Amino acid sequence: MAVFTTACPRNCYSTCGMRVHVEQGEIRRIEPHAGNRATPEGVCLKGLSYVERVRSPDRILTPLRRNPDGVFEPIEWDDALDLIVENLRRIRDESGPQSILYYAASGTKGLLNGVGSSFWRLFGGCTTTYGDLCWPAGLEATRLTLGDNRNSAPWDIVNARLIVLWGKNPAETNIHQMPFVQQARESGARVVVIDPRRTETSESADLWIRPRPGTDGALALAVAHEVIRRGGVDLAFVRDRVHGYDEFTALVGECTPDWAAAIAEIPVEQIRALGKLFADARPATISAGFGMQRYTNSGQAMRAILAILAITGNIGRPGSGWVYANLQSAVFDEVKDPVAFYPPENPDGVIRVSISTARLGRDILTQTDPPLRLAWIERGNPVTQNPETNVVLDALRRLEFRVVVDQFMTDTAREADLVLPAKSMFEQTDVIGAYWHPYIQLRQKVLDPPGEVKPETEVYWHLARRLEIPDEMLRDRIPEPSDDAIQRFLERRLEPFDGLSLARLRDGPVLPPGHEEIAFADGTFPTPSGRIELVSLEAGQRWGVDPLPVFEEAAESVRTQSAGKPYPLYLMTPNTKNRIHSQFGNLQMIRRLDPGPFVHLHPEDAGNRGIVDGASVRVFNDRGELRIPARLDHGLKRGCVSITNGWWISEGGTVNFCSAGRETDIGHGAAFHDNLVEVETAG
Ligand SMILES: Nc1nc2c(c(=O)[nH]1)N[C@H]1C(S)=C(S)[C@@H](COP(=O)(O)OP(=O)(O)OC[C@H]3O[C@@H](n4cnc5c(=O)[nH]c(N)nc54)[C@H](O)[C@@H]3O)O[C@H]1N2
Ligand SMILES: Nc1nc2c(c(=O)[nH]1)N[C@H]1C(S)=C(S)[C@@H](COP(=O)(O)OP(=O)(O)OC[C@H]3O[C@@H](n4cnc5c(=O)[nH]c(N)nc54)[C@H](O)[C@@H]3O)O[C@H]1N2
Ligand SMILES: [Mo]
Repeated sequence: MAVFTTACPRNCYSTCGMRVHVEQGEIRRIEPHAGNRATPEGVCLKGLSYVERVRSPDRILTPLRRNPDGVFEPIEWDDALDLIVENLRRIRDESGPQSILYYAASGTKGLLNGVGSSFWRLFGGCTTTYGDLCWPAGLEATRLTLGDNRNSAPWDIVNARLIVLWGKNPAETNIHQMPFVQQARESGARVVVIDPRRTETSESADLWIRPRPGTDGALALAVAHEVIRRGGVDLAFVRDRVHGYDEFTALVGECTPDWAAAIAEIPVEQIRALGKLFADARPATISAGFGMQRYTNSGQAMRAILAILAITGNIGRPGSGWVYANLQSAVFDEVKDPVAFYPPENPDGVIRVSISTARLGRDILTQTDPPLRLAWIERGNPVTQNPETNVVLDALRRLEFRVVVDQFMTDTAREADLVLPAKSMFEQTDVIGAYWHPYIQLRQKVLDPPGEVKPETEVYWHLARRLEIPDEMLRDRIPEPSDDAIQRFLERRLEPFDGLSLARLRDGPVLPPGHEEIAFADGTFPTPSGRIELVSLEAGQRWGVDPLPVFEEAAESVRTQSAGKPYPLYLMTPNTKNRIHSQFGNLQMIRRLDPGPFVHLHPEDAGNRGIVDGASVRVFNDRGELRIPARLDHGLKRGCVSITNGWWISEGGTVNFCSAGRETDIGHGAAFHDNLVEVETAG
């Protein structure tokens, strides 16, 4: 039995280090890797289900072409590559390379993902996407405030006396954070959860606050008001490290607990209690989730939340700080997943057009110069995961040719003319970073790809040869299709960094060069003022928002909804324990536990509509609908309904039938949580 170091490359906080036992070409056992201090318990159920996933009978093992009757048939690689090249050449000649869309999302982490971008650059450019579905409002809010997305090591939270899990549900989405939180609590820390839903995380809170969705900004400003009123400000820290405190104080002077309680629809005592905790308990850590920053006002909300840490001096000290996205391992640009947050400004002299990820469907439909004709989609499932599914479907169907690279026949793959089989994490070596812990890890090849599966790098190499891109252009950009070439390619990427090599990574996870255990411990902040910015002129200039983190209602709110739009319920679409977005749900091991979608409703909201537990209901708005069973949930805030995201249309429908394609106030994120619906008994 051979044992290999590897790591889970899913888009997940934990990014577990693991050791896999392989015998006769099969994975026999998966166990924790002791070298990853953040994930000592090893993988979750999804991780264990890899044993099934790699050998799943549903895996795509050959290229598949849709025949005129709409049926997918296996074809030879040579024919598939010829077909792609014929379409690429024709469309490039007729209307330029920008009439081709390259869309890649978050299906797997890895340095080699960058090979796709290199290919399209060598091809002469293409249309790409900017922004991201996941986290940009918070990333940009953090960058504007602290100058950088750097957090203290995950294990430092044990030193906190106050932990606020703000819009985060780590018991499901970051399970390895929970033992550290529990350890802090056993040493006397208080734990606060801020979430409109009852979750596994809120069950363990000392204080659980349920704001109306999209009102965290108001709550944060009122907490700051209360901290100031109680004399809880760290004046020395503010004097030395904070820019804009006076203007901020003037702003929050009017943001009383009563004001915020009316907006967030929570008891005023809870705001006072949280203000008191921040005023009294030091050090304090806020671990902010990604879910709450997908509203049209949430960039500003994240800045307001950060301000609480700034005025209480809770940055740069053990047990204190901001846990959001710890990009210390992102020493290679390619590991930043995804690479492009901003529309590219003519990199490499190649003209690139870029469309918004949040408005993917609409932008595909409306782009005219040139119009889009072909899409290449890999590592993503935009039909279920991007906003406004009906528009995404319409947009994809209007294209002339679609290539989708995936392991499974997803709702997006079903829209393709040609589906290419994708490797699994065990079938090609790569180097990955993470966004919660700081480690750089090796995702090691331990199996040969099954059937006719080829890693993407190999597909790009073959395409490049067929397109007659000269060899010297490929060097260092597109590795040859051999394990040796991949290793040399990765080794060259690691070379510039002290202490990083494949040999070291084979032993276990490695801390990145220059790793800071306590982020910002030296008190310097790479912002324009060199301090933590509560007033950010850049926020105003770049994003057109108020330089102070003022609160405004989200675009889709029951309070500002125009007359004639009878959608009174907030549709929440969080993540869930046993899937990563649209992945894993197709495996027997997972399906047994989670066979299909439900919409959670508060019993009162259900009762008002004559809906009983288990009834089949229609969840709808102007954009679309789902028909699924109802489940009554006493822990949900009244006026909210909730369906976890990631279900396939074939399983009952994606939540994104109802969501809107809109960007967040800052950062080009997707504000699809601004989403009002109605629910009625299905006829
Ligand atoms: N309404 C709503 N929608 C949401 C969210 C929400 O909260 N609410 N969450 C959003 C968030 S946070 C995210 S990150 C996005 C995720 O959206 P996507 O990045 O589109 O995510 P996945 O569902 O993980 O789909 C990735 C696909 O990649 C495939 N894949 C896995 N490994 C490989 C590989 O090595 N090669 C190739 N070619 N394919 C591979 C998988 O089989 C899967 O089909 O969804 C977003 N969508
Ligand atoms: N098991 C599992 N783990 C995952 C993932 C997964 O799909 N499955 N996905 C990974 C990825 S890509 C991401 S982005 C992260 C996301 O993981 P988290 O950061 O935990 O984010 P979400 O689950 O989207 O939302 C967290 C909580 O925010 C609450 N929420 C929604 N709106 C509001 C609001 O307006 N205010 C407040 N205070 N709370 C609100 C939701 O009810 C939810 O319980 O998880 C990662 N880890
Ligand atoms: Mo995400």
